[in-house]
Amino acid sequence: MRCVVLYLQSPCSCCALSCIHCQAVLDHLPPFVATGLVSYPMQSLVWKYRNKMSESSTQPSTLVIVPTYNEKENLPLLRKAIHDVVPHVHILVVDDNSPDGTGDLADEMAAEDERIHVLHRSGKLGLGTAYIAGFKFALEHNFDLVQQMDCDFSHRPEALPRFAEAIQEADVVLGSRWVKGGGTKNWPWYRKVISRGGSFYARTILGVSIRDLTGGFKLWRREVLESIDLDKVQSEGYSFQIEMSWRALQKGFKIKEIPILFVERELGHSKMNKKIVFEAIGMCWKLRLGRV
Ligand SMILES: Nc1nc2c(ncn2[C@@H]2O[C@H](COP(=O)(O)OP(=O)(O)OP(=O)(O)O)[C@@H](O)[C@H]2O)c(=O)[nH]1
Ligand SMILES: [Mg+2]
Repeated sequence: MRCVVLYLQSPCSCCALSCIHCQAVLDHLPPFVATGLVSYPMQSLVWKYRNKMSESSTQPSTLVIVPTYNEKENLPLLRKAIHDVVPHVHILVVDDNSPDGTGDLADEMAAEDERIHVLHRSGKLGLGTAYIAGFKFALEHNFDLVQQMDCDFSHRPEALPRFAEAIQEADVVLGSRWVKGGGTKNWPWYRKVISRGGSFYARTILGVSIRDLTGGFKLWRREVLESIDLDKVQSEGYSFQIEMSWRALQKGFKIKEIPILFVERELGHSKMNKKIVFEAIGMCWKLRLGRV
């Protein structure tokens, strides 16, 4: 995307473009003009520009968080598939120093496209903390909506517009395999049993009505994430999904489930393991008994 950068001079060198004089100027600029102060950090300047763009387009600004660990084959395909369907969204790749070079690839993609951002972490620190880092990034950069999405095409990009529609009458939208119209493709029977059984177990212990508590294809309103103390979230795998939904419900927010088809990955390798399942079993009790 091209833009013209216009620098404002004194007397506004200390207001960071927030005083009424600067706002009046900003409001009358065409949307392709970004503004900033000569000494203003380039990054903030760009965010000012993006916010202006999202206001003028009436579409809420959306950040899609994609955690990655060894997803070199999937990442470029997913990026394209997302932007083919919803070109206005920004994508944040949270990479845990993937040995296959996914992080470097993400950097190359970000250099070519300003809708792509990358967070690098030192090593495989887990899915939960990757999302927490992404949520904090989204809040710091004033995104209105935050989408969680795996990189392995289990979460289909073509479903994204249905999430955007559903969030109009909810605070969180959860892509669900276990409501009418939802399902899985190419999953062996034992994966279905673990997923359905896990959701049933969590639903019963927590006393909630959500059918797919372990699902990770979710859209959040920023207000929900702002209200949750993200530093207190402890879980990593499946239980991260359970814990976040639980915390949103505890705060009184509305979660709406929409049907999705969850497709088994074709490229790369699953990071699911027994530890993740056992963590979820224990975490449900901790949440129910208020131990977290
Ligand atoms: N940053 C980061 N990403 C991770 C980590 N573990 C998994 N991921 C990513 O999180 C997403 C989901 O991981 P998967 O391996 O597909 O795990 P899953 O979807 O629970 O399991 P499957 O159903 O077997 O695919 C993928 O995009 C992974 O690359 C991690 O420790 N750090
Ligand atoms: Mg997966």
